[in-house]
Amino acid sequence: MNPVEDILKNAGIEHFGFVTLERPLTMDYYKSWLQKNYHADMTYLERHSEQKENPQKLLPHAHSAIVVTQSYFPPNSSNFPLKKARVALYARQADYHDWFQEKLNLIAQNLKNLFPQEEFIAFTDSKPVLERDLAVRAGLGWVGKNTCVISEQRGSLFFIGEIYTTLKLKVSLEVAPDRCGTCTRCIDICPTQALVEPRILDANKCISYWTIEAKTNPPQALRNKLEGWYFGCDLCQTVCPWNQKIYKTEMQQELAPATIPDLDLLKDELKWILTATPDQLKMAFAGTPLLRAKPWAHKRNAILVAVHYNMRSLKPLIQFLKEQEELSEIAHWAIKQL
Ligand code: B12
Ligand code: SF4
Ligand code: SF4
Repeated sequence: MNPVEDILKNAGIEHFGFVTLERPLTMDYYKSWLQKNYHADMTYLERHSEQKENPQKLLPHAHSAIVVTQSYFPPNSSNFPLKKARVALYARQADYHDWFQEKLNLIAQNLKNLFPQEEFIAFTDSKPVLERDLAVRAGLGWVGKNTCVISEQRGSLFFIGEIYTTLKLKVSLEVAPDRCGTCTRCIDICPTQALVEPRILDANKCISYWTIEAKTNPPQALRNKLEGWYFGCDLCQTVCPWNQKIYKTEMQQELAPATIPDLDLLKDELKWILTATPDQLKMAFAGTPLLRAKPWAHKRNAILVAVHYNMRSLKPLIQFLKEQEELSEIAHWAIKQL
C-alpha cells in the first residue's frame, strides 16, 4: 500500500489525486479572463497571476501537489446564526478556511514525519493557486459549464485543497471526461446571466461576488435580480443534474433551486442585522464564512433582501442607515423602491 495514500485515507480523505507542479494548463485562459475584467474589483487575482504561473514561487523545488476534495453538503448548521436568510450551503457552517486548513496541515505534518527530508505546505483558498486547474489535472472532475469542478460520483458541492511538496509522487494520468453534454441548466437558471459563455463567469454579474466579495454596492440594474440571496449563491450548482442525482436520490436531501422563506421570521432576522452594531455582527458571525464581508456589507445585503421581498415595515430602519457613508446611496434607493 502507498504510505501517502494511507495517510490521506486515515485523515478521512477519499477523493484525491497527484499532479506534477508546472505552469497551469489553463494559465492563458486565466489571463484572458483577467484582461476582460471579469474579475470585477478582485484585484488580488491580478497580483496573484505571477505566482499562479510559477508554483515554485510558493515552495522552492516543489515537484508535486496532492490535490484533495472535501464535501460541504449537507452543511453542519446547528449553530449557524442565520436561520432564514438565503445563505449559500458552503457558508452555512464553520469556516473551511479554519477546519479544512487544519485537516490539511495535520496531513502535511504526518507526511513530514514520514519523509523528514522533504517539504510539505498545505492550502485551501488561501494562496495564489489555480485550484480548479489542479483538481482537473489530478483527475478529480471536469470543469462544468457553471465553471465548478464536478465529479461524476460526488457532484460539485466540495472544496478543493492541496499540499505542495518536494516529494516526487506518481501522478494521476486519468482525466475525468466532460459530462455536461448538451445540458445548459446552470446557464439558464442564472438570474443575472453571469455565465456569459459555457465555463466563463463574469464576476461583475455574479450574485456570489456581490454578496460576499464586493466592497461597493451592486449596480442598480442588478439589484432586482438577486433573488433574495443574502450571502453567496448556489443556483448554478443546485440545478446541476450531477448534484441532483447524488444528493437527492442517494442522500434523500432536497436541493431545491428556489425556496420561499417564512417572511415574518426572515424579517426579524433582517431587522436584527440592520440594527446590530459592527461588534455584534462580528461576534455572531465569528467562525463562519460570513465574517468575510464587513459589517456594513451585511447591512447592504439585508437592504437588498428587504427590497426583494418588499418589506415595507423595514423602511424606518433603512432610513436610519442613510447617514452611514457606505450605505447612503443604497438606502436612498431602497426607500424609493419600498
Ligand atoms: C475568485 C473566486 C470566486 C469568484 C469568481 C468565481 C469564478 N468562477 O471565477 C466568485 C466570488 C464569483 C466565486 C464564487 C464561488 N466560489 Co469561488 N473561488 C474563487 C477563487 C479564490 C479563485 C478562482 C479564480 O481564479 N477564478 C478565475 C477563473 C478564470 O478561474 P476558475 O474559475 O478557477 O476557472 C479555472 C477553470 O475553469 C479552468 N478551466 C476552464 N475551462 C477548462 C477546461 C479544461 C479542460 C481545464 C483543465 C480547465 C478549464 O480554467 C480556469 C483557470 O484555471 C477560488 C480559489 C482558488 N484559489 O482557485 C475559489 C473557488 C473556485 N470557489 C469555490 C466555491 C465553492 C465558490 C461558490 C460555490 C461559493 C458560493 N456558493 O457562493 C461560488 C461558485 C460560483 C461559480 N459558478 O463559480 C471553490 C470551488 C470548488 C469547485 N467544486 O469547483 C474554490 C476552488 C475554493 C475552494 N478552495 O474550494 N469564487
Ligand atoms: S453563483 Fe449564482 S449568480 Fe453566480 S453564476 Fe452561479 S447562478 Fe449565476
Ligand atoms: S447544469 Fe448541466 S451544463 Fe451546467 S455544469 Fe451541470 S451538467 Fe454541466
